[in-house]
Amino acid sequence: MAIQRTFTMLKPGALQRRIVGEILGRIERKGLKIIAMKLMQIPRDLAETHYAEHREKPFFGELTGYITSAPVIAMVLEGEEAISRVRLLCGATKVDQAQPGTIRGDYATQTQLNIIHASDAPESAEREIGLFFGDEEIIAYEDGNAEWF
Ligand code: 3AN
Repeated sequence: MAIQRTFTMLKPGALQRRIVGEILGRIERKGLKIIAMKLMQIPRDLAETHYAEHREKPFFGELTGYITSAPVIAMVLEGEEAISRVRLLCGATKVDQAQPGTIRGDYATQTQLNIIHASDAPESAEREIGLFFGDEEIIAYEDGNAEWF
């Protein structure tokens, strides 16, 4: 098992519905370490770069419109197998396939508004962390209580 970093973003609906704390609670309970975090309004060009792989999809305009419509919370999480563990916490992309007990399974009501983004592979994690955070914004601190996990 390897310690990984992953990029995670709580989409506008998480703030508007006041469920940020509940989502962060799930992330923390799973032992993920928050090493960077900010509230930000995403500029359109950043949204389009972030979701570049979906540029040709019919939902691209609405997707980038949604994540630029109100602030998001962007973060970098660190932990063992962080990329797959956070994806597991998030649940499936499609609202009808997201299992109860997952963040999307419990909170998402529409696929397009599915509450949370998390990197799906080491390459995308590195790319997305670099898009959203400068090196000086990422704080690699020791957590003395790590043995609790
Ligand atoms: P994930 O976010 O689970 O990695 P992707 O990368 O396939 O999923 O999709 C990125 C985002 O695009 C999703 N979080 C969702 O908001 C939106 N999306 C994906 N598939 C659809 C779809 N079929 N209809 C509408 N929106 C979609």
